[in-house]
Amino acid sequence: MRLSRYFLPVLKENPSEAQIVSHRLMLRAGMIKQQSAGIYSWLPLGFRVLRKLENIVHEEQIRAGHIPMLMPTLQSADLWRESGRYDDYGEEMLRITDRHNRDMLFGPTNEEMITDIFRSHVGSYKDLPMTLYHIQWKFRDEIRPRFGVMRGREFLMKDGYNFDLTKEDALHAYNRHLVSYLRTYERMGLQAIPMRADGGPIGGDYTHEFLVLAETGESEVFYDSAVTDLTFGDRDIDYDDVAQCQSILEEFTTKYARTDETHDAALFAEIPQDRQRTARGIEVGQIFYFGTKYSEPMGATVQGPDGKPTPVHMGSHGIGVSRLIGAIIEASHDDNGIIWPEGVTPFHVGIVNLKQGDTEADAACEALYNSFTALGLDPLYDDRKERAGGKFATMDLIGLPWRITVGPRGLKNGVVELTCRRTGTSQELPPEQAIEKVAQIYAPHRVHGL
Ligand code: P5A
Repeated sequence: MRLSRYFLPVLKENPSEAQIVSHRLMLRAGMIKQQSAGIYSWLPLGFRVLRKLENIVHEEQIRAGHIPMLMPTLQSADLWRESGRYDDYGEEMLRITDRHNRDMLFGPTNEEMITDIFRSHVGSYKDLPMTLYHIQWKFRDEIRPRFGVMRGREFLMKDGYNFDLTKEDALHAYNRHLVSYLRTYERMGLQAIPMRADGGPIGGDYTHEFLVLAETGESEVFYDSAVTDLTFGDRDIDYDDVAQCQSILEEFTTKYARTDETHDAALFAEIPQDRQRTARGIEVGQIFYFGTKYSEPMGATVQGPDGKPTPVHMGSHGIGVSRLIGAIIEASHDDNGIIWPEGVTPFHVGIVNLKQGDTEADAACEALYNSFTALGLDPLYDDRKERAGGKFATMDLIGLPWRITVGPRGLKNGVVELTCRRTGTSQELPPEQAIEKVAQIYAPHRVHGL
């Protein structure tokens, strides 16, 4: 993308409405625009990051054997009356009446709808196990939407639902989700710690939230500092291997880590004192096992091996895709702006032309641009006739992990400058070597499509 042809409405001033750094930087970097309380337009730069996150989520879900689909945002109230949640859900549900006076709602989650789909089409235990998921906009009429996309009213969620014949199978589905989520968050450059939590309006008493530690987080958390030493890394996972998934769950959930809803002061006190931590965290996902809570009242049964109708065991599993962007920025920024982890950056590399209009500098930038594009990488080329200082400030603000600076002086010596956003260190290299280096850095971060 050439910046002269792009739409990147960066703000020079700090927007006064933003209380936390991620919200401020998303507004300043021209990623989002508020349309009304808790409802945002995703401007091109923000949209690119959102798509990157969606792609990682899809890739990891499909790797775990889960099946993508898409359900609508609007739902019929009747389905929710069947489960009993229409009245229970309260003020957070946006209720709508259509022209025929039918009660509708903007979905805050999809347990009822997926259960309806399942009961309509699946009749035998032989079709199990099955996990279906989608990535779709949700609406929750939060009483206090705040912190930008962090607590929105309209927000993007990945929500998946498993259907299993037995509790044991459903617990394997739970473990599979936990493992795939650990991988997903790490690919996004985040450490998200699974913590024992509360089922809330989704239900079930077996549930973990995934929390990214951050001072601005809305949840109070208590944990053994040893959990922060755990990393998932590049493990070979067989998602059908029950013992392997179980042992990873145990590895990541045995040490004490709980949100305030389930905090147990006596258990916490058993952790060696120098490892006891109280902190704040951003909830970027939650997994639930709730058994037959929906399948029973809604009649989602399969014919079991004994020929008898058996209600299926279910769980649901959510990732806050739009919230994650705020969480990533909270975890990765400095005074000059965002620092995107390589896995989620909106563009792989920025190209800054120090002397736009200079024949050689222009040609060198074009050549770099074409080489990156040919390699399947997305460069953002600042080809505007601006001062170098302004170009650097924009690049720092929008946070591309790597920048190549091209100027007549370097070109005389056959070099360009490659700068790392995170460390600020620069290297002078011939252009081909700079390209090679950037290509190598991104090799492990390619998303391979669905
Ligand atoms: C699991 C999937 C559920 O809704 N039903 C389907 C279950 N879980 S949840 O914990 O309530 O939500 C899943 C994740 O969505 C994000 N989230 C939000 N993001 C932005 N703004 C909000 N108002 C909001 N509410 C929930 C969180 O990341 C949460 O973990």
